[in-house]
Amino acid sequence: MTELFTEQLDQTIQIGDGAYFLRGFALPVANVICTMLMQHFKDYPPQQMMTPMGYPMSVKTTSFGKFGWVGTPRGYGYSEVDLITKKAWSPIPEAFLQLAQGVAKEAGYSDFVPDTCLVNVYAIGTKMGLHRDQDELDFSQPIVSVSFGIPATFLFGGAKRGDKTIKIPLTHGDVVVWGGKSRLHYHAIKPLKPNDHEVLGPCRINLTFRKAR
Ligand SMILES: O=C(O)CCC(=O)C(=O)O
Repeated sequence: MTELFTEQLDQTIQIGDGAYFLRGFALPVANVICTMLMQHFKDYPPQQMMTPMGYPMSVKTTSFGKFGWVGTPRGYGYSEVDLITKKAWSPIPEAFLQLAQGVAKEAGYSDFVPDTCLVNVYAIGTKMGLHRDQDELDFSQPIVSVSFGIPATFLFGGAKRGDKTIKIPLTHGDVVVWGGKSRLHYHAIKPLKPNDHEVLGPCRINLTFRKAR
């Protein structure tokens, strides 16, 4: 495993073929987005989705957009309604869309039109195991992944589960985008270490913008 260190803001670092790390890119809009997220959590409470093996996932999730990612014992996929409230998801807010499309453009994906924004909420000790994002229909569109709150370690690997991973420390406002030849690459989040963020407290929030359908 290789570790990627960078202290400098406004950097775009290539981490794979079609994959980039943009340190601090979301910082200018972080407060606006975090405030909107708090309201969204009241209307669409984050919930622990289920794995196909019938176990609850470590993180809690909710969504914005025409589709929301869901995990049930019948499998993973996208739903037009929140499984708990039975309501259609609220649209991706304009500020979120502008951020996702700005990031995508910076990484060379100028026609990115996400129709879903998955929101992952991590408490201390929670994680996301090695997986790839493969529930979407159109793999020509990238994944844009934005981090807020306490730090986490992102592992970015290759096309095969056993491929070597690089280790990327993610902090508030950092963004990772992967598409092209890296679109189906494996990735993970290591268990979160105890910490406290001045705005979000002992919590990390990840936004994952995708074109689902
Ligand atoms: O939390 C993260 O940074 C990654 C999230 C992720 O891998 C996913 O939602 O598929």
